[in-house]
Amino acid sequence: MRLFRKKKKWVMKYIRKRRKGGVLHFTLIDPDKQKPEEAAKLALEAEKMGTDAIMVGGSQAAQAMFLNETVERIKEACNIPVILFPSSHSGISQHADAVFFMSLLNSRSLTYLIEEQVKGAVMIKNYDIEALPMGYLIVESGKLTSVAWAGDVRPLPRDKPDFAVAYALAAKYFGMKFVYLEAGSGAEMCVPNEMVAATRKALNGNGIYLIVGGGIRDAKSALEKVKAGADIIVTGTIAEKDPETLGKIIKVVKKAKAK
Ligand code: 1GP
Repeated sequence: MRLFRKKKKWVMKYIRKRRKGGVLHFTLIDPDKQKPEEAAKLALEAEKMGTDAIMVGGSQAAQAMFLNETVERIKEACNIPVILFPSSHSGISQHADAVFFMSLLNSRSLTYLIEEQVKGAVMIKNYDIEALPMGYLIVESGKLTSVAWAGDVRPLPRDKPDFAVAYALAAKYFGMKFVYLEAGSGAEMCVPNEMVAATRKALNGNGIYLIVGGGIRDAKSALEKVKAGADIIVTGTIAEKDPETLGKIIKVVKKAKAK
């Protein structure tokens, strides 16, 4: 039984519609970092501040029961979509509205390129969750991040935006609808503006959404990514640590005009 699902397959339409009105902000919640009730409180607070969706996931595979309960509590508390951001097939919950069906394109491991996706695909079909196809790219960001280590990644060099462009084009030709430039949660440095701009330019006009996240800790950095051409800004750590700054980040993102 699917709980709390208002209607089927509505998330892509919701994103398209909202994006027409401006740049979007998604709040990432790691189900390993707090109890489900606390996760729901964070999500509700972010929704009240204007975030457009809640992503649930983390680099360490959450135990299925804890993940399910977290998603259920958030669904009870919020009206915005809950989108899974899984690091493996065990990051899939039947209670979510959608899942980023993502391949870690610059991983050296078959596990994160295709094997986990093969396992997850059957679950997604059986649970009838909306799949949002995404090319996931890790960018070098100072010290080694959890996602780079766990995903066996060869991070994109910060001074080589052309590499990001090439991967983003590959994602496009695979038919993916999202490209995520990721510095990693808690990254020392966020994705360089030049890389965001070059990737945006390469994807322009193709209905592919450019997501940027990792290490965004203030409104100024968020605005820089928006100006460089991000469609969706993701913040995670700041939601747990500093709700006031989260509010400022959401405000600055939501004020940006649609391109
Ligand atoms: C991680 O990009 C997200 O996948 C969020 O990163 O926790 O640094 O905001 P932060």
